[in-house]
Amino acid sequence: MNDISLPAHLAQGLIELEARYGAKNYKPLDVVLTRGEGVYVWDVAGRRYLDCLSAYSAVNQGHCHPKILAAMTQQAGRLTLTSRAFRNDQLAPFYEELCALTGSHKALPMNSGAEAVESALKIARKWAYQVKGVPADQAEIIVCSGNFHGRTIGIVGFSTDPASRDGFGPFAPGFRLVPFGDADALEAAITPNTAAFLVEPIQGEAGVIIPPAGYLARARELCSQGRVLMILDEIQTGLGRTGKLLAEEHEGVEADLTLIGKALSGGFYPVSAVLSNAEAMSVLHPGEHGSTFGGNPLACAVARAALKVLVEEGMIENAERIGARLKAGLEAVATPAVKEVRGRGLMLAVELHPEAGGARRICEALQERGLLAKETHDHTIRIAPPLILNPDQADWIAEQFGAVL
Ligand code: IF1
Repeated sequence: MNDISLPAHLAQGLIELEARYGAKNYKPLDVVLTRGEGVYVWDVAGRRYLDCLSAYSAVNQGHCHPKILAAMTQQAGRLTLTSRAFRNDQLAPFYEELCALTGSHKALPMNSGAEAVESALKIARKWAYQVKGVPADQAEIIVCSGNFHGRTIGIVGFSTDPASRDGFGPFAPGFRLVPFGDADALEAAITPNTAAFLVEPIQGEAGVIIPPAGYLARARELCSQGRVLMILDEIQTGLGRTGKLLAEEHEGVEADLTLIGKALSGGFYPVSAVLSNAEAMSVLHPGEHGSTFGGNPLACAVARAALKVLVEEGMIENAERIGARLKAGLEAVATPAVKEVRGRGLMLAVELHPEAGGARRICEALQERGLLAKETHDHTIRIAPPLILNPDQADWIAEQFGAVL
């Protein structure tokens, strides 16, 4: 057997092992990856692909960024986890650098995005009772239809996606749904018991849905007027993905609580955080919230390096510049099968007309041409390559789309 056929068998063998032992909560493309570097990943047969998903925007800095790797290996050899019962020499510098970069007063370090969301919901409720004066257990949090904020029972309880929520009830009360992008509906939903409004600046999983211009600014006003905490979930849109450090900058608003995750570690480690610009964080007292791994020295060292390279290597500006080039390139190759090319920075999506045969088929054809992309729902292909993408690579992506459309 030549060495090419061995990897192909290897791939099939690994796929079968996954099927035999693994929970079937995903339906991945049948590509078995073994190496990543920058915008590229390689499968076990040695084929190279340009990664247009970036692990759902957790690898904004590119795969295996050498400086983040160096920070991780160095810290991993020194001290990985102390628990928060003791202090460590990475947490304070992480706080300082993160708050300086994002203009935040305080930060709460967690691990997954969902944990940051749940932490923010707990802070908002406690703030409502202790600061706003909402009667006990009456706090309401407004969320948007089409939201995606994670997979915990608390979070899927206010999801409008049947696949995310069906069969997982009963759910926590105290959440009110409004249509995404509708400021009048938000105004009507605010009551004296409203603690917070949780929203993604751009809805990612819903298919890269950008709200009408001025929506977030109006929501900010309504939240300020109604003494409602504005919580922006920037776990996917944040850290350069939309061409700004935080997507809120496009609208010139500042949230009371901002959630980040994913690329906060450059894909090396689960690191998330709740950032607070208001007195909200002060409602948490010792023993009232926590996490075994939250704020551990390894996570902090990795996150410090991930933020450093994101800023110092101009990735945010690059996302804005190359994102515009890629969006124009995709629009230039759009056939009648394409309903819309949309997005900001390198958070892009191509929505097909339903009769175009579905997005998965296009993703499979793109895979054959060395481009990895993922559909979201049936007719939309999200395009989110690492923020280090160069002009030639952007043109190449558009070329492949043109060829398969
Ligand atoms: C999956 C997509 C889904 C997020 C926003 C919080 C979280 C996410 C805006 C939770 C996570 C991931 C989860 C992953 C697929 C991906 C995703 F939108 F990015 F495409 F599912 F909708 N807020 N998004 O996007 O962060 O707990 O996962 O660290 O669950 O399949 P997490």
